[in-house]
Amino acid sequence: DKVKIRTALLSVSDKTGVVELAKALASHGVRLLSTGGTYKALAAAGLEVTDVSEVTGFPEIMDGRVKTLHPGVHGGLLAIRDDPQHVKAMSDHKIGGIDLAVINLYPFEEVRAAGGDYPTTVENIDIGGPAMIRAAAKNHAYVTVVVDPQDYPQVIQAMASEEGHTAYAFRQRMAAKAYARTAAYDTMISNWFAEALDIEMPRYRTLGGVLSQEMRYGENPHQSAGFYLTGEKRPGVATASLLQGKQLSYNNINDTDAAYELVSEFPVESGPACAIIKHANPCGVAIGGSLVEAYKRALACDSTSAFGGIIALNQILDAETAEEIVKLFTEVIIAPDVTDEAKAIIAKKPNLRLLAAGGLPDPRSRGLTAKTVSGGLLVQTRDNGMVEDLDLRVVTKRAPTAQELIDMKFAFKVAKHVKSNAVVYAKDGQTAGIGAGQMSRVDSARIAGLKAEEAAKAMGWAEPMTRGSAVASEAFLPFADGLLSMIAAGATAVIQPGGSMRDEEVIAAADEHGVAMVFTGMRHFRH
Ligand code: 93A
Repeated sequence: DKVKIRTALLSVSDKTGVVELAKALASHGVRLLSTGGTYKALAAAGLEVTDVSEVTGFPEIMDGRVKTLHPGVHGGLLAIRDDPQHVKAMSDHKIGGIDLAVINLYPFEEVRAAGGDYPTTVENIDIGGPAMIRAAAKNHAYVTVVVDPQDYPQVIQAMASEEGHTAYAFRQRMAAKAYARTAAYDTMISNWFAEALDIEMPRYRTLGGVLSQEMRYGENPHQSAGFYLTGEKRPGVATASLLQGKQLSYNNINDTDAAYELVSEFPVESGPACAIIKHANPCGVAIGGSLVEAYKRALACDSTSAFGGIIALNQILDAETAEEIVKLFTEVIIAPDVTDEAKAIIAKKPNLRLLAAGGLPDPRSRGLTAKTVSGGLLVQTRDNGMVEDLDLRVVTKRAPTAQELIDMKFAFKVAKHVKSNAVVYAKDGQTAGIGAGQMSRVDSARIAGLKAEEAAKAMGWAEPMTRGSAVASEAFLPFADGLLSMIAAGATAVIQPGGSMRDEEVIAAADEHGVAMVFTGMRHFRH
């Protein structure tokens, strides 16, 4: 299963390490073939190298769009070396075998990230490179394909220790990596089109990304994990810069995303917002006042759960807030930016991961989200529904007061970011109790009420904040029992999508207790 490398084709945009590799190859008597720019780099290093147009008998044409797309190259990559017909075809057409293909692609991702204009980005779609990579990888029984400069040392070592051979298992692994690379490359092109043309329909795009980080483990220590970037220009956990602390773990990334997407519901202009997240659910959210006040009020909702949590802020993290945050053990802070004084304060806690996202994502922006199921990927458009954009319908005799309406909308926004079934009580721009992830809505309502009572005890308040609060349910109340539990906790106003078969029953119960109820007509399931 060993194949001696006699001829290598090198065609790379990223020239990192290529001269060193070529030198090692040359020292083993390998014949080097190359394309324009790579040829120049190798020749400049004093290596003997043949231009691929000599092999094809065809010049590079159309600004290099066609340089290796030729049977002289692809025949050399694809020929089955011990098939008599293939061997005959090679000799009939004067095709030499290519045993090693070292290729990396036009920097499409980099050009896109740098905000390249439409024609420049299109021009950076590599055609010949992926064709060669795929051909060489298909023929891995005979050919070694290398697409990542990080693998050059392994090739050099194989050449040295195995007398110019590579092992079949190595070629197989390199082939697997090669298809992962071309697939990711095409996915990034698809992602770019989706963004440029604002395509949401799954039919016209694929979903995926480029591996950016391998974690030490996944959700649990026995699971391996990686973080793939889609190249989307959405400020958030994927694009933020880590100002201090260790790399984010799998759970950190998941929770930080949940936290930042939640605070982004509250634009900078509307004043400070703070969300504290545990296990992808908020355990406290508050808006208004100063940033430090928002943090303290978010914390008050459930200070026990906030321990070891993730904090997201919609404003630049200032010294005052930083000073307050470091009093408690926190895993991650994410904010649009951080002042120098705040950085210095956080620096006293070297393990605290601090992320500057550069801005807030647009909660109304389009895009796709995905989750895996056994044997598949479930893809849908992002839940970008905003309560401000909905026609709210008062369904009870009593209409909500101005303050109730504000609290209702706030609670409904938070409920959108709570795992279903979600029940969120809020008062004066602050969550009073959050019930998440229960199989029955009544249980979520009860838990939220209980949490509010615990918070009152912990904070030394006379009564839980659910007294006189507004409450949101992210999906309709199927029966009156959930509502009655909310009323028992002290809610005076309820916001929910409506649309249950028993809406009339639920409305009658609300009227009976003088509770104001509003229907949004939009559901926010989150699983
Ligand atoms: O323009 S292409 O799509 N057409 C080709 O025939 C072709 N052959 C190699 N791109 C092509 N390449 C790419 O050129 C390689 O994938 C590599 O990224 C780059 C190397 O060009 P140079 O050696 O001139 O720097």
